[in-house]
Amino acid sequence: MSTYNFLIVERRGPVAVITLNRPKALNALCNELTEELTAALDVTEADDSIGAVVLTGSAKAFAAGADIKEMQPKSFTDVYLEDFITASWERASTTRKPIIAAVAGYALGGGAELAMSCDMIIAADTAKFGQPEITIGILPGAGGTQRLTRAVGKSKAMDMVLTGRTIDAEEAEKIGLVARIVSADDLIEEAVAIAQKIAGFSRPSVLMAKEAVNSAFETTLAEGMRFERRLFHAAFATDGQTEGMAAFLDKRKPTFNHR
Ligand code: CO8
Repeated sequence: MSTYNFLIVERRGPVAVITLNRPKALNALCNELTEELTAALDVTEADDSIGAVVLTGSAKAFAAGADIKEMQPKSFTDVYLEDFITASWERASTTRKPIIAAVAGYALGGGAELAMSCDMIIAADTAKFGQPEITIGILPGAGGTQRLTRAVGKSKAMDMVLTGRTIDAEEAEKIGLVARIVSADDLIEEAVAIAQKIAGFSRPSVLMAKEAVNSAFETTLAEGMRFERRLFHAAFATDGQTEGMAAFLDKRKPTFNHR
């Protein structure tokens, strides 16, 4: 795989592990890092041998937010005209393949928003989540008022966004922000194991299932139910359905060809 200045990309079977690697700045998401992340996700999306992605950081920080040094001199006209970092920050949320955020240490501001733009968050017991933008005179700008509110509800979102309070892994799991907590030592292994499990299922059904869950955030219940049913019907046109059901009845493990 290509080499990057601020990322390490490794393969673990059908899983790509992308590690944010800007340790001196606690993985602050500078322009170059986010551009590299977009490029790396373009590569994983295009590679048929990859079935799922794990996005992680260091033991101390998943990412401590957008790069405050880069942002500080910018004016309204600057950020408006360049549509500041929106496009590159949205790439994780537009991937069709499943992407798991494996979070240890700080996931703050844009770092929390990046984690939330993944399909699920697996947290180390050391993880800390927060939207501290209010403390530096701004507000969340990449989903912190929207994805967080959908994930945890109005009261908790207001608490975090208006006070800038950081929450620990236990509270994050209790309010539904993270899917599971694991010990920090096992974080990558656990996240990769989950990603490998997902990558082993029939790919069309995985992509359809992800698309169906995501539609729950975009549409009415009736429309979402209709969309789910259409995809459910479509799954019967896949090799995965033929093989998966035959294998169950034959009492053997399925061998999916991902078609
Ligand atoms: N940006 C730039 N540099 C950072 C950042 C950051 N967000 N976070 C940490 N660093 C740097 C520090 O400046 C320091 O560098 P140096 O050694 O050169 O002084 C180095 O990382 C280590 O940091 P600390 O010494 O502060 O480490 P501590 O362990 O004492 O503290 C903290 C760790 C608590 C995480 C602390 O660094 C901190 O509070 N960081 C800032 C957190 C923050 O406010 N994040 C939100 C930023 S705003 C944002 O993300 C908005 C996104 C909007 C997206 C909009 C899209 C359109």
